[in-house]
Amino acid sequence: MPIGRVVRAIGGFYYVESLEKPRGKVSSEPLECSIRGKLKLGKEGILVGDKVEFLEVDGHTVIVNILPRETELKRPYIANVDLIVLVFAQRNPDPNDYLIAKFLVLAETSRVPYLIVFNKTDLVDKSESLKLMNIYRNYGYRVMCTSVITHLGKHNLQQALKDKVSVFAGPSGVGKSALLNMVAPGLSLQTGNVSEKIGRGKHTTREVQLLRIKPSCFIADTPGFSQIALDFLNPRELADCFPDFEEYRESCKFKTCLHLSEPGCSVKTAVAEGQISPGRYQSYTDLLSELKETWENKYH
Ligand SMILES: Nc1nc2c(ncn2[C@@H]2O[C@H](COP(=O)(O)OP(=O)(O)O)[C@@H](O)[C@H]2O)c(=O)[nH]1
Ligand SMILES: [Mg+2]
Ligand SMILES: [Zn+2]
Repeated sequence: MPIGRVVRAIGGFYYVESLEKPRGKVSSEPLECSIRGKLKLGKEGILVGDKVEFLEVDGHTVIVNILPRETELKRPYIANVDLIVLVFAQRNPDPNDYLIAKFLVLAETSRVPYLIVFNKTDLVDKSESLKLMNIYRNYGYRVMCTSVITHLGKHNLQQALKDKVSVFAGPSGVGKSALLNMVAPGLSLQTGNVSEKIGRGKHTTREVQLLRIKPSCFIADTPGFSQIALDFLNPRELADCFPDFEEYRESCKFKTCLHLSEPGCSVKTAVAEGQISPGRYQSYTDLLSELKETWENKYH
């Protein structure tokens, strides 16, 4: 039975891109499918990103089976995402360590592999972009620098996306849509503020959708997030989402250490001795107080 990937879901219809050979060409239009009445759906139903088996019945295409889901990303709600590409700008908007930390924590909790892309590299000196890249590399993240103007990093980004289902996330205006247009020129996504404000263009709808840019390469563009909520995260789990704290937090005196002012805290010692960056520690404590507040409002 043929297998396809759901790229869009609207009003009871599912738009499915066939994953069958011949895979040389990407079909211009996905198949419009309904669900076979007998098919039992779980609580989540069918998600964009799901792999499904489909059949032609009386001139309609119907989904007859959903293949087991490998991953489930919550925001945006997409199944089987292989990679999250977190995009930030080197300038305009300027990088904000706290906001970056928040996106990184969100990606970390999703259990989907992710990488950081610092875009708009053309707007800064080489030394400045190298500095930013190295800071985040030293924290333990995978980092790339790109520019839509000079095409810096285009090949590396294309390689990273190859044969994967990827989601582009990050603040507004950092160049997510522009980067997608760079790696897949056929897309012609709207860039600039227009798409966010008016949102009536072809690919500017707010609902989740996967764009197929190669036979086995799918990408979801997301509108910029002006705020991201981490309210599902227990404050106690926050430090686990900082890979640069990992080698120290195991040796704190107390298992429940929040690395604030507890005695025998190895994370604080590492900050004092310069092994953990004070800026990162600041992002951690800022995020922690924000989380504690929402957590207490929610559960007490
Ligand atoms: N100088 C420069 N401008 C860029 C670059 N990438 C995007 N932009 C501009 O930044 C603005 C926002 O880009 P857009 O792709 O809409 O951002 P999004 O909100 O993250 O999708 C647009 O005016 C783009 O032309 C880049 O690499 N360099
Ligand atoms: Mg955009
Ligand atoms: Zn500690």
